Amino acid sequence: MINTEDIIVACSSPPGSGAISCIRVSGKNCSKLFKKISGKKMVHKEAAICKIQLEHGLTEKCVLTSFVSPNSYTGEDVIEISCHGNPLIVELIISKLNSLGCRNAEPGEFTMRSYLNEKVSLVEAETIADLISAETYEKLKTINKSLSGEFEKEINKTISKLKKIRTKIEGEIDFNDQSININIVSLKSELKDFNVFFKDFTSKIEAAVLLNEGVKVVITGPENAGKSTLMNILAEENVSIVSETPGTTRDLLSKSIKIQGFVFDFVDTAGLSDEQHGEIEKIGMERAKKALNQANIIIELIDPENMNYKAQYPRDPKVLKVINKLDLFENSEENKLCISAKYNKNINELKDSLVSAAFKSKNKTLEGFSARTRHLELINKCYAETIAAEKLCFEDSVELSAEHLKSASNFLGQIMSPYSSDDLLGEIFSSFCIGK
Ligand SMILES: Nc1nc2c(ncn2[C@@H]2O[C@H](COP(=O)(O)OP(=O)(O)O)[C@@H](O)[C@H]2O)c(=O)[nH]1
Ligand SMILES: [Mg+2]
Repeated sequence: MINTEDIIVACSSPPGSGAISCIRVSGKNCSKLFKKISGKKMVHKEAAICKIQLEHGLTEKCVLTSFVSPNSYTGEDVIEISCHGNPLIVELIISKLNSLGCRNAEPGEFTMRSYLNEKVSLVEAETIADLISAETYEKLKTINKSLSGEFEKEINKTISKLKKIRTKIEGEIDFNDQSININIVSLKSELKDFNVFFKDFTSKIEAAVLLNEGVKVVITGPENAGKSTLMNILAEENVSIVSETPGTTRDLLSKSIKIQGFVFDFVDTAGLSDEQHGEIEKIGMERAKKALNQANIIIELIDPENMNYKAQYPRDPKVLKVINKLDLFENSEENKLCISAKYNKNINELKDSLVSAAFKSKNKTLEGFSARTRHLELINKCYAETIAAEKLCFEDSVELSAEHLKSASNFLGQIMSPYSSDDLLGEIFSSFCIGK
């Protein structure tokens, strides 16, 4: 059960030593607490300098900045305590606040309160978490757009489009109770247009999620093709052991690598082969299969000794077929990218192919906004419903079609306001850092 009655406290600056640390306090009516620690009156937007009495006979000179409800980050009274950036001092101040009745905040609890007090929307709250963890300027750019409401605007536009069609269908059903006399042809064509638009919208969101959460790329192929060598050259460091001995890579090795401002999470795997293997290799292959199942892009790397290599993949991700060891053969494969991982040949071309496989148009992606897997899952569910609605858009099944459109609207609506179960909110906010 979400508790919003307590006054919560946490260090909002990164852990460790620094010039200044900032401890944040939020709750209903903090003025008494403020008076107790500072001896002064809490005044909105005013900074008070005071000495706080701590354990071990210590005192700490702090700056207390006050934000009075509702004009604060959380919508409650908030006090920001700036102190010397020593973790022991931070600990003592938090312990003092605990002794005065404050509870330590859970991860993301300040932002959750902000959401519950309608200071930020759920999408905004999620975007704030993404902003904090963004590791490229490109990502910051799209996150900024989401923060200024671009993503929500697009969703709202889509919701209204869907609503228009729904209202038409439902209206027609209601008014034609006796003899159904709906202009099915026109409705079906409207639904079709919507689905064409929505498919495009879905791929826009897919790109936004990949940009925000990173593109999972799994390197697979026959043993000794040079998978680990490729991983190392992409990472510009020795992540994986390279050896002529087949079966060297047994476990999964992962590395997050920035390419042209996008984050790619590469996984080097044990090669998939039918030959007899020991227990460890078998486990490695199982793990490789699991990774392949979750990949956004698969690099299938072969070498001149395995030109006829064939593999089947569990889902239907994008597969980049790449031939390695270009130094050992004449480049005659027109449709395949040929590289040398060992001698750094055509690696930039491979990087270009990865970016275009993930994002199609780099510029278009960067003009867009950021989104999360949670949003994409709801959008995919919505799309399945609108497709079903189009298929059922015939005179004798138009009511079923309307039902599917209703579910579609529900799924889209949940992006902004999920059926506010504590569990879901807990799940979303627990990925935040403490103090946010
Ligand atoms: N000639 C040549 N050898 C390569 C190239 N890339 C990798 N190798 C060699 O191929 C062998 C197997 O490499 P490794 O990366 O361990 O392959 P993996 O089993 O697919 O991970 C090693 O001896 C590498 O040095 C390349 O571009 N040209
Ligand atoms: Mg290897």
